[in-house]
Amino acid sequence: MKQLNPSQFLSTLKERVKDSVALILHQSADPDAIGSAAALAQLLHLEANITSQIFAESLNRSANNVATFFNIEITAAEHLASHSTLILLDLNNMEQMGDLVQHLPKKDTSVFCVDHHTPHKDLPKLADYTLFDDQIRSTAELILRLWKESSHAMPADAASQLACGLVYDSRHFHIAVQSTFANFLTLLQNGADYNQVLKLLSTPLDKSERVARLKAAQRVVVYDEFDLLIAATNIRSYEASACRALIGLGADIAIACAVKKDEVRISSRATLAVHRERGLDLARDVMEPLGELIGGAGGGHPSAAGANGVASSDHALGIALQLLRKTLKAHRAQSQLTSDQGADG
Ligand SMILES: [Mn+2]
Repeated sequence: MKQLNPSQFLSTLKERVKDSVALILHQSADPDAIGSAAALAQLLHLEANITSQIFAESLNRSANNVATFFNIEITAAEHLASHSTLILLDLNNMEQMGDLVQHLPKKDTSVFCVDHHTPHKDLPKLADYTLFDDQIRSTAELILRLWKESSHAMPADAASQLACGLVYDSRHFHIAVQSTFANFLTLLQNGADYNQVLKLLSTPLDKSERVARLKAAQRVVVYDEFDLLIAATNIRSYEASACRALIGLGADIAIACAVKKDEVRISSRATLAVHRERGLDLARDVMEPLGELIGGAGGGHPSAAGANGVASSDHALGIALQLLRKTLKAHRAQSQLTSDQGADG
């Protein structure tokens, strides 16, 4: 596997590709994947008269908006096998391709990879050439580097497509770094339409999800303990969305429980402040043990976690609250001990 700079990447592509190339995206492709693919396809056409076909098992809702607006065509999977050059975009392992894997060409291919994720351990076996940077927030910014390297000015639609990727993957600049802003400015200067980008990326909730959120709020029980507002509720579905809604309403910690036939699913969210200041890890402290206790499994992240198993929703919620209280109590005791020791010293 050879790591290339943008200029080497373009020249190697021109050398290797006869007439067409397959751009492969991850499953449930997002605006970064689809926007990068469309802007790269346009560049390859202008720069070297290369035709691109874009492959993705599925698109998420905002990627679907982007594809519809810009008329970006997704090619049927069975055409993948006829390509001898592949470019993996915004992904770096086989698993993320989903069903496309079974359509990959069997004989010798050149595989390029353009990506910004932490490199997968299998990538060296998979790719011959990479254009890679995990310090940037989007694959779109790598495609921008290729455009800068080329002899062509970037058209406004390509700038907007890349802006969709950059804005989406930086979570609307929430996790932006300095280069994110600089690159975004370049896209604006090339004609990217920010209002259009925002419109394409906004995906209003379905009516059923909004009803579920409102019912979750209607049925909520709020506990004011440990200087925290803990909101617990019962719902039939959309338990994760209900938790996000309750956090939005002002809860520090939200737990929502959904019973479906024999299965109970519990979702939970906490604000980042609770995780940082109270040492609470919802996955480790609450959902993993809860999953075991109800004969299922649990896990997730420190501030977003879930579990499923077999129990009534009251029983599951009861255990979740118990585990939560145990953790918060232990943390309080620990910090009192530390501050007492501080006072003694
Ligand atoms: Mn991405």
